[in-house]
Amino acid sequence: MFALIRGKSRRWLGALCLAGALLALAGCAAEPPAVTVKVTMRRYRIEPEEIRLKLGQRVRFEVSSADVQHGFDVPELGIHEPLRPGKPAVFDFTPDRKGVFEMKCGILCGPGHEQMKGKIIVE
Ligand SMILES: [Cu+2]
Repeated sequence: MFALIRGKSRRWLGALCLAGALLALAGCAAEPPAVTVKVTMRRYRIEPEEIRLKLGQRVRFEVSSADVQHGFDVPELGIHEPLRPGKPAVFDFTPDRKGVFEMKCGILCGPGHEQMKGKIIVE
């Protein structure tokens, strides 16, 4: 059947198939991840202090501040998300390597700022 369609129309059909495939892919990517990780930052802690993730599993982070401006930083994983009270940072993340990675506050928020630390364990 495909052989009957020649030249230009065949190319168009090819382009249409390709566009369809790309749309299907985009549709999959837009689906929210199955796992949501909720994190609360407050003076002077990160809750929870320890987060366990699975290698290759996309998760959605919802990081909020309970008081002042903080920054959710995991430098080794390239995460730098500023947050304000009432304005959480929501982003998807897929861990691509195993290990223990330090998370900390990235915005000076007071005298206990340096104590705001935790770890993300990817296994
Ligand atoms: Cu801070």
